[in-house]
Amino acid sequence: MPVARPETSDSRIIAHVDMDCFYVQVEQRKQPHLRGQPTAVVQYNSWKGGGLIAVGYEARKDGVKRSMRGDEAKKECPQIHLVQVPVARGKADLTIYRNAGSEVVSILARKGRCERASIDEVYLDLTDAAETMLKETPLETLESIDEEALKSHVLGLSLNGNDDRETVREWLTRRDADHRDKLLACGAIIVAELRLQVLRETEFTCSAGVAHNKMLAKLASGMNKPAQQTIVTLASVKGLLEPLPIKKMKQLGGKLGSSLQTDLGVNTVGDLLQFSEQKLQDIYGANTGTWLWNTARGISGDEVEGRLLPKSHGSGKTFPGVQALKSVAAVEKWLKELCEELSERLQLDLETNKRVAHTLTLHANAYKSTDTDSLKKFPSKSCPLRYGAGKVLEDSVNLFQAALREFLGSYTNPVDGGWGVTNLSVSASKIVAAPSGTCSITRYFHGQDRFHASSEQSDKKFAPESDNLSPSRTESHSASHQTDCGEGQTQITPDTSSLDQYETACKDEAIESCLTSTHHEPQLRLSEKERNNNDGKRSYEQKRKATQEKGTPSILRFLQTNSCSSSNQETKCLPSEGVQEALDMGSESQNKRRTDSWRYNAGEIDQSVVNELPAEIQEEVRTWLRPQKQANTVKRGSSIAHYFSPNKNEQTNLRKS
Ligand code: TTP
Repeated sequence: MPVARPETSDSRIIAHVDMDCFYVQVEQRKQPHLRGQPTAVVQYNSWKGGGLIAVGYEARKDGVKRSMRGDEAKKECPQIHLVQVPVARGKADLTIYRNAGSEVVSILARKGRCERASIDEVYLDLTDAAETMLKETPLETLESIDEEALKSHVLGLSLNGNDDRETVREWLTRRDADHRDKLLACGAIIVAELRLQVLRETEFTCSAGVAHNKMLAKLASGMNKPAQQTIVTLASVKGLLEPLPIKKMKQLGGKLGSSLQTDLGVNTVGDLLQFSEQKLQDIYGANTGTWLWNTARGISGDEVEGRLLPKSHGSGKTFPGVQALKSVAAVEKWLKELCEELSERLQLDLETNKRVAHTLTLHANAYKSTDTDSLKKFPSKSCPLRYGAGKVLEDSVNLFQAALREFLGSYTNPVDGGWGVTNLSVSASKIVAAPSGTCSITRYFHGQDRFHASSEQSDKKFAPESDNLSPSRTESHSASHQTDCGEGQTQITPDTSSLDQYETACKDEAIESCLTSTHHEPQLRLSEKERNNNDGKRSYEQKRKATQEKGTPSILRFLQTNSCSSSNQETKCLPSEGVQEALDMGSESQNKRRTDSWRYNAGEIDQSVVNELPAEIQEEVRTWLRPQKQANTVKRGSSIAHYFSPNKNEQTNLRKS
């Protein structure tokens, strides 16, 4: 159920930034000759040309839509370029898109609190930045305003089509404007700058909404795409919301929205205005009632969370039709792939971001051949997460068995036959900062088993997901609709009735599931080495672009100048290749490190072995070993090789990197 939060202040300045046709832009950066060409990204499965998951704006002009398959798109637009999503482990691999999203986030986060809402969406709280700007430079004294800000769409501002930019300039610099509008104007100028910055540094365009709260900013960001921004003034809120179909509002796409329609005859947000808060509370309860009343008036107190990293990691695959998994062995085979991938991402998250996940959850969709009750859901199951691919697999298999027993109503382990699994995924959630000291140790040892002692696991309970996860997470997963997209693929459309968290925190995961993807760890930050590699090329390229861009009036112009033909791509499009190379190099070396990784048991480490560690690691290890002293019973001289990497040089390099 939605939660009504008190409106903190309508003087906040919130932006919602949404990348334009994101996967297409990422592919176009990789293959610059595709710039300006009708392009779409298709799922890895080539059935009927593959399902389209991202469509470029040139192709949209020719009538190509995301709901189409490649063959259909080719009929609509014969010259379309269909790029297949990268594949790893026989599944889609979203690493390049995640990394590209991280590049954007790191730029946007420079100006205020930043919440990574999905693979290509970010909320920004620019209140402080706008206040500071207003204090330092009264808007009416601004001599020049960036063209990008002048191209803003100001809701409620009437334009005559003649000198629209001049009209926007006047609005932005009004001396007698309300303080809140002045802050909005500052927010718009800041967002325009940020969007240009994103373009210069990443070559990606994005669109944005600037408003006094998250709800309005999100509504606005999609109103003028691509590469444009929309400002929601307080005066425009009523006009913006009133005609909107109720189901289009966030969190009202599902049951609650349907109830408003059928029980109260509310079809638009305007219809909702006629109900008092009391009446709505009587029908839907105090919280939801107030939330509805506020929503109809554009009031929302949701804060921008300072979160640059995903809330969970997931890996899933679908097995529609004849591909359904019909034996425990077949399920285990795929679980192995999924768990290995999840484990890699967890390990990388630990190394890169110093975070650990605490809950492992298994989700599946299944059917019974003899089922009359086809609506019965396969239960999701959770347990404490133990690090190490082997342990994740072991636990996932146990979770699956427990869920299957419950699904089939069996007291013993079910036999094969009579059931089929059409969708399988594992996810890790409850991700928190790793206890201090664990990360550098991790890098040195590459041990994986220390976060959950085995005793904790031995008596673990296989609890239903809802026992371990917040209601929102539970709902987010159960609220996905699946549409068969052909062999091996399922399109998951998030049910908009689900909570905010679905669209925000879990969108990545939904998209991954949709692609039946396996992917590597999302990296918020590039490693030092990768950054250095990038910096060289980027800074050169940035400087070149900055010079080239001086005086360029708009983002669209920028794109035109960067529409690389195959003949000039080498000279114009170096940086994306450079970045990609750096990223690829990074993941390759990490894979190698993982292959060479080994295990150790804290309780068995000999003190003399600790003394051999590099000085910077020793103290951390000692701190970490202190509570384990009792268990430190291994005799001196016990096999060091058992605890440490066979390749000392490799470890030394790791430490340095
Ligand atoms: P969106 O932001 O929904 O769309 P988009 O960025 O492609 O286009 P727009 O300019 O209209 O915002 O999704 C972001 C990316 O997520 C998209 O490029 C591809 C991926 N995606 C899927 O893989 N499957 C899906 O069902 C959706 C909706 C998106």
